[in-house]
Amino acid sequence: MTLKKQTLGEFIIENQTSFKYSSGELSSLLNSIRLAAKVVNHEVNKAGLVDIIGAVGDTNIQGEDQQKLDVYANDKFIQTLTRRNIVCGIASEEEDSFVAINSIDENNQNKYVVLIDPLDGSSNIDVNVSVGTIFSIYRRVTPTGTPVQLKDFLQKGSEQVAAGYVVYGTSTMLVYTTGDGVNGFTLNPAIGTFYLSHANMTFPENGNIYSVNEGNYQDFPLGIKKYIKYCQEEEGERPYTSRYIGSLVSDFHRNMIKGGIYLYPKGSRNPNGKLRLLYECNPIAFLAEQANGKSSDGVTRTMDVEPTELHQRVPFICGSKNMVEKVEEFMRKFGE
Ligand code: P6P
Repeated sequence: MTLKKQTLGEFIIENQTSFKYSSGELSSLLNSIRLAAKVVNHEVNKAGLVDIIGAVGDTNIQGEDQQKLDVYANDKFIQTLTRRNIVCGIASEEEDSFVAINSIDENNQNKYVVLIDPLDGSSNIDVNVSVGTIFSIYRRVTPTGTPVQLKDFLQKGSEQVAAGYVVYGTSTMLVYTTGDGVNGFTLNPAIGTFYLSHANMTFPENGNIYSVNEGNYQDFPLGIKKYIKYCQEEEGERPYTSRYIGSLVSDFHRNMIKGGIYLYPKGSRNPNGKLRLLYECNPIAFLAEQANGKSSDGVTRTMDVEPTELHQRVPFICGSKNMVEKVEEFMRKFGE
């Protein structure tokens, strides 16, 4: 007899008491992310069939063409979080500034802010490669009942109370942490329920997969160039494999399961790297550390970086602990 797998809803309730602020609000917040993930999943899965693929003709603050699914996912996550009246503010890759929720309602006792990349890797949509949603959750630092402020969003990654991603791949998974390990849930699309499929996900300390866009090689700091050559020219058999999907969530998810490292270093074209600190790097770094992995810019721990602006970018090295430490060793030895 196969044991009935626990649903995401059951897991959230069962583990709510282990969350130090357990007042049910975070559980409700996670449930609203679960709902939005199912709605977005439905559209992502049929994108090829209806006129939802392709750019809408606008560009976001990053100057990137907004794909229709980007906009759809952004709207759905914001709608769901707003309708449930759980958070006091939302920041998104697709929004120039943060979105204040019920900021004039002095009865608004909502304590959380959410930062999201609603559809990361969206350039892959038209070629049917997996994409993902990334979310990061903080408690507000300004008084409840007052309008949310930018400082509620510009918190160090170490202050996150929860973080996770949805990967819309060969199957759709929701992976998250509230600071007590990382757990993965797989969607059964037939009944629209997420089931615990990857309990207590942990990075292998070593790995043999490195994920980097080697087209930028000439742009990289010498320490990164030396590390890539180390991966390629290690004495004896070639122990490393290069795997780069162009979708952070997918590369990270594979590396967390199999062991590996993801690198998006700085370069002349990306002097601060490409990935955004608040809604890409910090949530992924939180998951990495909770899964016994590591994350830095090659020198400074990602979750120690003091944010200065909503869409700031940082160099990002994340994955199996020993692999990240090897990159940091090369950065110390050969320069940043
Ligand atoms: P490049 C997608 O736009 C993204 O933010 C990550 O998901 C992905 O790993 C990276 O950028 C790809 O960037 O410059 O290699 O195409």
